[in-house]
Amino acid sequence: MSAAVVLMAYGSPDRLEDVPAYYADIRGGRPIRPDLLEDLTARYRRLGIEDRNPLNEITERTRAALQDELGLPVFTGMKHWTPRIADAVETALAGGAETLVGLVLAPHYSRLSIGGYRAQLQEALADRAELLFVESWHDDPGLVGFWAERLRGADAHVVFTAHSLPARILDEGDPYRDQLLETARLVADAAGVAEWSFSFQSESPTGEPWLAPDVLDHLEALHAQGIERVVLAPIGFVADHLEIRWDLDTEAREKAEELGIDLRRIEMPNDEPGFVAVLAALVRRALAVRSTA
Ligand code: FEC
Repeated sequence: MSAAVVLMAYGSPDRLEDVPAYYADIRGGRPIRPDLLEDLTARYRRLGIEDRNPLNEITERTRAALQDELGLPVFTGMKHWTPRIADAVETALAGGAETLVGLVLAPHYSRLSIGGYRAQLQEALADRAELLFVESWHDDPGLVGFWAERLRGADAHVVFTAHSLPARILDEGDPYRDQLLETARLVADAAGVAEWSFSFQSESPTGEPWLAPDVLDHLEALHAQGIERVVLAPIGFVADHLEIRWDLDTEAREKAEELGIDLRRIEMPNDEPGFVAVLAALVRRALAVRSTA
Protein backbone atom coordinates (compact mmCIF):
# COMPACT_ATOMS: atom_id res chain seq x y z
CA MET A 1 0.00 0.00 0.00
CA SER A 2 1.82 3.22 -1.08
CA ALA A 3 1.60 6.12 1.33
CA ALA A 4 2.28 9.85 1.05
CA VAL A 5 2.16 12.74 3.52
CA VAL A 6 0.24 15.99 3.09
CA LEU A 7 2.12 18.43 5.31
CA MET A 8 -0.18 21.37 5.96
CA ALA A 9 0.78 24.93 6.89
CA TYR A 10 -1.11 28.20 7.30
CA GLY A 11 0.56 29.69 4.22
CA SER A 12 2.04 33.08 3.53
CA PRO A 13 1.85 35.40 0.49
CA ASP A 14 4.77 34.86 -1.91
CA ARG A 15 5.16 38.56 -2.71
CA LEU A 16 3.86 41.90 -1.49
CA GLU A 17 1.41 42.08 -4.42
CA ASP A 18 -0.21 38.83 -3.19
CA VAL A 19 -1.25 40.29 0.18
CA PRO A 20 -4.78 41.45 -0.87
CA ALA A 21 -5.67 38.01 -2.32
CA TYR A 22 -4.13 36.23 0.67
CA TYR A 23 -6.07 38.38 3.15
CA ALA A 24 -9.27 37.81 1.13
CA ASP A 25 -8.71 34.07 1.45
CA ILE A 26 -8.32 34.34 5.24
CA ARG A 27 -11.50 36.43 5.43
CA GLY A 28 -13.35 33.86 3.34
CA GLY A 29 -15.37 36.41 1.39
CA ARG A 30 -16.22 38.65 4.35
CA PRO A 31 -15.43 42.36 3.84
CA ILE A 32 -11.96 43.74 4.49
CA ARG A 33 -11.40 47.18 6.02
CA PRO A 34 -8.97 49.10 3.76
CA ASP A 35 -6.99 50.36 6.79
CA LEU A 36 -6.44 46.77 7.97
CA LEU A 37 -5.23 45.71 4.52
CA GLU A 38 -2.83 48.65 4.48
CA ASP A 39 -1.56 47.73 7.94
CA LEU A 40 -1.06 44.07 6.96
CA THR A 41 0.81 45.06 3.78
CA ALA A 42 3.08 47.30 5.86
CA ARG A 43 3.84 44.40 8.25
CA TYR A 44 4.79 42.11 5.35
CA ARG A 45 6.89 44.90 3.80
CA ARG A 46 8.79 45.19 7.08
CA LEU A 47 9.40 41.42 6.93
CA GLY A 48 11.03 41.92 3.53
CA ILE A 49 8.75 39.99 1.18
CA GLU A 50 9.10 42.45 -1.72
CA ASP A 51 10.36 39.72 -4.11
CA ARG A 52 10.39 36.46 -2.18
CA ASN A 53 9.00 35.07 1.04
CA PRO A 54 11.59 33.59 3.43
CA LEU A 55 8.77 32.14 5.56
CA ASN A 56 7.49 29.85 2.80
CA GLU A 57 11.08 28.74 2.26
CA ILE A 58 11.15 27.40 5.83
CA THR A 59 8.07 25.28 5.09
CA GLU A 60 9.72 23.93 1.93
CA ARG A 61 12.91 23.04 3.82
CA THR A 62 10.83 21.26 6.48
CA ARG A 63 8.93 19.32 3.80
CA ALA A 64 12.15 18.23 2.07
CA ALA A 65 13.78 17.17 5.35
CA LEU A 66 10.70 15.17 6.40
CA GLN A 67 10.63 13.42 3.02
CA ASP A 68 14.31 12.44 3.43
CA GLU A 69 13.75 11.25 6.96
CA LEU A 70 10.69 9.12 6.10
CA GLY A 71 11.63 7.89 2.64
CA LEU A 72 8.03 8.69 1.63
CA PRO A 73 6.75 11.46 -0.65
CA VAL A 74 5.73 14.56 1.31
CA PHE A 75 3.65 17.36 -0.30
CA THR A 76 3.01 20.81 1.13
CA GLY A 77 -0.59 22.00 1.28
CA MET A 78 -1.33 25.55 2.46
CA LYS A 79 -4.59 26.55 4.09
CA HIS A 80 -4.60 30.12 2.78
CA TRP A 81 -2.09 30.18 -0.10
CA THR A 82 -0.46 28.08 -2.81
CA PRO A 83 0.28 25.24 -3.15
CA ARG A 84 -3.22 24.63 -1.75
CA ILE A 85 -4.13 21.57 0.30
CA ALA A 86 -6.16 20.42 -2.72
CA ASP A 87 -3.05 20.73 -4.96
CA ALA A 88 -1.08 18.53 -2.57
CA VAL A 89 -3.83 15.90 -2.62
CA GLU A 90 -3.95 15.83 -6.44
CA THR A 91 -0.17 15.50 -6.71
CA ALA A 92 -0.12 12.70 -4.15
CA LEU A 93 -2.91 10.78 -5.92
CA ALA A 94 -1.32 11.32 -9.33
CA GLY A 95 1.85 9.72 -7.91
CA GLY A 96 -0.14 6.61 -6.96
CA ALA A 97 -0.66 7.16 -3.22
CA GLU A 98 -3.37 4.94 -1.76
CA THR A 99 -2.99 6.19 1.82
CA LEU A 100 -2.53 9.84 2.81
CA VAL A 101 -1.27 10.94 6.20
CA GLY A 102 -2.53 14.47 6.95
CA LEU A 103 -0.28 16.38 9.36
CA VAL A 104 -0.74 20.07 10.25
CA LEU A 105 2.23 22.18 11.33
CA ALA A 106 0.21 23.31 14.37
CA PRO A 107 -0.03 20.94 17.36
CA HIS A 108 -3.24 22.11 19.07
CA TYR A 109 -6.76 21.20 17.96
CA SER A 110 -9.49 23.77 17.49
CA ARG A 111 -12.51 23.42 15.24
CA LEU A 112 -11.56 26.87 13.87
CA SER A 113 -8.00 25.84 13.16
CA ILE A 114 -7.21 22.12 12.59
CA GLY A 115 -10.89 21.49 11.81
CA GLY A 116 -10.53 23.83 8.82
CA TYR A 117 -7.43 22.06 7.50
CA ARG A 118 -9.20 18.72 7.85
CA ALA A 119 -12.30 19.94 6.01
CA GLN A 120 -10.18 21.16 3.05
CA LEU A 121 -8.26 17.88 2.95
CA GLN A 122 -11.36 15.66 3.10
CA GLU A 123 -13.20 17.70 0.51
CA ALA A 124 -10.28 17.51 -1.92
CA LEU A 125 -9.73 13.81 -1.30
CA ALA A 126 -13.40 12.87 -1.72
CA ASP A 127 -12.74 9.33 -0.46
CA ARG A 128 -10.36 8.56 -3.34
CA ALA A 129 -7.73 7.20 -0.91
CA GLU A 130 -7.48 6.19 2.74
CA LEU A 131 -6.94 9.19 5.07
CA LEU A 132 -4.99 9.01 8.34
CA PHE A 133 -5.32 12.44 9.95
CA VAL A 134 -3.19 13.51 12.92
CA GLU A 135 -5.75 15.51 14.89
CA SER A 136 -3.50 16.99 17.58
CA TRP A 137 -0.03 16.36 18.95
CA HIS A 138 0.09 18.86 21.80
CA ASP A 139 1.24 16.25 24.36
CA ASP A 140 3.57 14.30 22.11
CA PRO A 141 6.61 13.39 24.26
CA GLY A 142 8.99 14.25 21.40
CA LEU A 143 7.51 17.73 21.02
CA VAL A 144 7.49 18.32 24.78
CA GLY A 145 11.11 17.17 25.07
CA PHE A 146 12.13 19.39 22.13
CA TRP A 147 10.65 22.53 23.72
CA ALA A 148 11.94 21.57 27.18
CA GLU A 149 15.53 21.50 25.83
CA ARG A 150 15.05 25.09 24.70
CA LEU A 151 13.98 26.21 28.19
CA ARG A 152 16.15 24.17 30.52
CA GLY A 153 18.07 26.49 32.83
CA ALA A 154 15.99 29.57 31.92
CA ASP A 155 16.80 32.26 34.48
CA ALA A 156 13.68 34.32 33.81
CA HIS A 157 9.90 34.17 34.05
CA VAL A 158 8.70 32.04 31.09
CA VAL A 159 5.64 33.22 29.16
CA PHE A 160 4.18 30.54 26.89
CA THR A 161 2.18 32.01 24.00
CA ALA A 162 -0.16 30.84 21.25
CA HIS A 163 -2.49 32.36 18.68
CA SER A 164 -5.69 33.68 20.20
CA LEU A 165 -9.11 32.67 18.86
CA PRO A 166 -12.62 34.08 19.39
CA ALA A 167 -13.62 33.35 23.02
CA ARG A 168 -16.90 31.74 21.89
CA ILE A 169 -14.94 28.52 21.22
CA LEU A 170 -15.01 27.87 24.98
CA ASP A 171 -18.83 27.75 25.01
CA GLU A 172 -18.62 25.25 22.15
CA GLY A 173 -16.46 22.91 24.27
CA ASP A 174 -13.43 23.38 22.01
CA PRO A 175 -10.27 21.77 23.49
CA TYR A 176 -7.85 24.43 22.13
CA ARG A 177 -7.13 26.36 25.36
CA ASP A 178 -6.92 23.21 27.50
CA GLN A 179 -4.48 21.60 25.07
CA LEU A 180 -2.29 24.72 25.07
CA LEU A 181 -2.20 24.84 28.88
CA GLU A 182 -1.38 21.14 28.92
CA THR A 183 1.60 21.64 26.59
CA ALA A 184 2.80 24.56 28.72
CA ARG A 185 2.55 22.51 31.92
CA LEU A 186 4.28 19.46 30.42
CA VAL A 187 7.12 21.55 28.96
CA ALA A 188 7.59 23.54 32.20
CA ASP A 189 7.72 20.31 34.25
CA ALA A 190 10.14 18.64 31.86
CA ALA A 191 12.43 21.70 31.78
CA GLY A 192 12.24 22.31 35.53
CA VAL A 193 10.79 25.79 34.98
CA ALA A 194 9.20 26.95 38.23
CA GLU A 195 7.97 30.40 37.27
CA TRP A 196 5.74 30.54 34.21
CA SER A 197 2.47 31.89 32.86
CA PHE A 198 0.48 31.76 29.65
CA SER A 199 -0.85 34.43 27.32
CA PHE A 200 -2.38 34.71 23.86
CA GLN A 201 -1.15 36.76 20.90
CA SER A 202 -2.06 37.88 17.38
CA GLU A 203 -5.73 38.65 18.02
CA SER A 204 -7.57 40.02 14.95
CA PRO A 205 -9.94 43.00 15.13
CA THR A 206 -13.07 41.03 14.15
CA GLY A 207 -15.43 42.83 16.54
CA GLU A 208 -15.93 39.96 19.03
CA PRO A 209 -14.05 39.05 22.24
CA TRP A 210 -10.95 36.86 21.81
CA LEU A 211 -9.18 34.60 24.31
CA ALA A 212 -7.15 36.65 26.82
CA PRO A 213 -4.85 37.84 28.24
CA ASP A 214 -3.07 39.26 25.22
CA VAL A 215 0.71 39.08 25.53
CA LEU A 216 1.11 42.89 25.48
CA ASP A 217 -1.31 43.33 28.42
CA HIS A 218 0.32 40.37 30.13
CA LEU A 219 3.76 42.02 29.96
CA GLU A 220 2.27 45.05 31.70
CA ALA A 221 0.80 42.83 34.43
CA LEU A 222 4.16 41.07 34.93
CA HIS A 223 5.90 44.44 35.12
CA ALA A 224 3.40 45.54 37.79
CA GLN A 225 4.38 42.40 39.76
CA GLY A 226 8.03 43.48 39.62
CA ILE A 227 9.17 40.86 37.06
CA GLU A 228 12.19 42.18 35.14
CA ARG A 229 13.28 39.26 32.93
CA VAL A 230 10.95 37.33 30.60
CA VAL A 231 11.52 34.54 28.08
CA LEU A 232 8.82 34.07 25.46
CA ALA A 233 8.08 30.47 24.45
CA PRO A 234 5.61 30.47 21.51
CA ILE A 235 4.52 26.83 21.87
CA GLY A 236 1.37 27.35 19.78
CA PHE A 237 3.55 27.66 16.65
CA VAL A 238 6.44 25.71 15.16
CA ALA A 239 8.02 28.08 12.63
CA ASP A 240 9.22 31.62 12.16
CA HIS A 241 6.47 33.59 10.45
CA LEU A 242 4.63 36.89 10.65
CA GLU A 243 3.09 36.14 14.06
CA ILE A 244 6.55 35.49 15.53
CA ARG A 245 8.62 38.05 13.64
CA TRP A 246 6.11 40.85 13.95
CA ASP A 247 3.82 40.24 16.93
CA LEU A 248 6.59 39.04 19.25
CA ASP A 249 9.92 40.26 17.83
CA THR A 250 8.62 43.72 16.98
CA GLU A 251 5.49 44.57 19.01
CA ALA A 252 6.22 42.64 22.21
CA ARG A 253 9.85 43.76 22.11
CA GLU A 254 8.80 47.41 21.83
CA LYS A 255 6.39 46.96 24.77
CA ALA A 256 9.12 45.32 26.86
CA GLU A 257 11.56 48.15 26.11
CA GLU A 258 8.93 50.67 27.15
CA LEU A 259 8.43 48.78 30.44
CA GLY A 260 12.13 48.14 31.04
CA ILE A 261 11.69 44.35 30.84
CA ASP A 262 14.60 42.27 29.54
CA LEU A 263 12.74 40.19 26.92
CA ARG A 264 14.09 37.19 25.03
CA ARG A 265 12.47 34.54 22.87
CA ILE A 266 13.41 30.90 22.34
CA GLU A 267 14.18 29.84 18.76
CA MET A 268 11.42 28.23 16.69
CA PRO A 269 11.83 24.59 15.59
CA ASN A 270 11.58 25.33 11.81
CA ASP A 271 13.44 22.56 9.94
CA GLU A 272 15.83 21.56 12.74
CA PRO A 273 16.68 17.84 12.52
CA GLY A 274 15.40 17.14 16.07
CA PHE A 275 12.04 18.64 15.19
CA VAL A 276 11.83 16.86 11.83
CA ALA A 277 12.38 13.62 13.78
CA VAL A 278 9.33 14.54 15.93
CA LEU A 279 7.22 15.01 12.78
CA ALA A 280 8.48 11.75 11.28
CA ALA A 281 7.55 9.85 14.45
CA LEU A 282 3.99 11.24 14.25
CA VAL A 283 3.66 10.01 10.66
CA ARG A 284 5.14 6.59 11.47
CA ARG A 285 2.76 6.22 14.42
CA ALA A 286 -0.27 7.08 12.28
CA LEU A 287 0.76 4.44 9.73
CA ALA A 288 1.54 1.85 12.43
CA VAL A 289 -1.82 2.33 14.18
CA ARG A 290 -3.52 1.73 10.84
CA SER A 291 -1.54 -1.43 10.10
CA THR A 292 -2.26 -2.95 13.55
CA ALA A 293 -5.95 -1.94 13.56
O1 FEC B 1 3.71 34.23 8.17
C1 FEC B 1 2.66 34.34 7.57
O2 FEC B 1 2.61 34.94 6.50
C2 FEC B 1 1.39 33.73 8.10
C3 FEC B 1 1.37 33.86 9.58
C4 FEC B 1 0.11 33.33 10.26
C5 FEC B 1 0.03 32.18 11.01
C6 FEC B 1 -1.29 32.12 11.56
C7 FEC B 1 -1.70 31.12 12.39
C8 FEC B 1 -2.95 31.03 12.95
N1 FEC B 1 -4.01 31.87 12.70
C9 FEC B 1 -5.08 31.45 13.44
C10 FEC B 1 -6.33 32.02 13.46
C11 FEC B 1 -6.69 33.19 12.83
C12 FEC B 1 -8.01 33.79 12.87
C13 FEC B 1 -7.96 34.96 12.13
C14 FEC B 1 -6.62 35.08 11.63
C15 FEC B 1 -6.17 36.12 10.82
C16 FEC B 1 -4.91 36.21 10.30
C17 FEC B 1 -4.43 37.27 9.41
C18 FEC B 1 -3.11 36.98 9.09
C19 FEC B 1 -2.77 35.75 9.75
N2 FEC B 1 -3.87 35.31 10.46
FE1 FEC B 1 -3.97 33.55 11.51
N3 FEC B 1 -2.01 33.21 11.13
C20 FEC B 1 -1.18 33.97 10.33
C21 FEC B 1 -1.53 35.13 9.66
N4 FEC B 1 -5.87 34.00 12.05
C22 FEC B 1 -2.17 37.78 8.21
C23 FEC B 1 -5.30 38.45 8.92
C24 FEC B 1 -4.80 39.79 9.34
C25 FEC B 1 -4.60 39.89 10.81
O3 FEC B 1 -5.57 39.67 11.56
O4 FEC B 1 -3.45 40.14 11.19
C26 FEC B 1 -9.12 35.95 11.90
C27 FEC B 1 -9.77 35.67 10.57
C28 FEC B 1 -10.91 36.62 10.35
O5 FEC B 1 -10.65 37.79 10.04
O6 FEC B 1 -12.03 36.18 10.51
C29 FEC B 1 -9.23 33.21 13.58
C30 FEC B 1 -4.65 30.29 14.23
C31 FEC B 1 -3.35 30.02 13.94
C32 FEC B 1 -2.43 28.92 14.55
C33 FEC B 1 -2.70 27.61 13.89
C34 FEC B 1 -2.14 27.52 12.50
O7 FEC B 1 -0.96 27.85 12.27
O8 FEC B 1 -2.91 27.13 11.61
C35 FEC B 1 -5.52 29.51 15.21
C36 FEC B 1 1.13 31.18 11.22
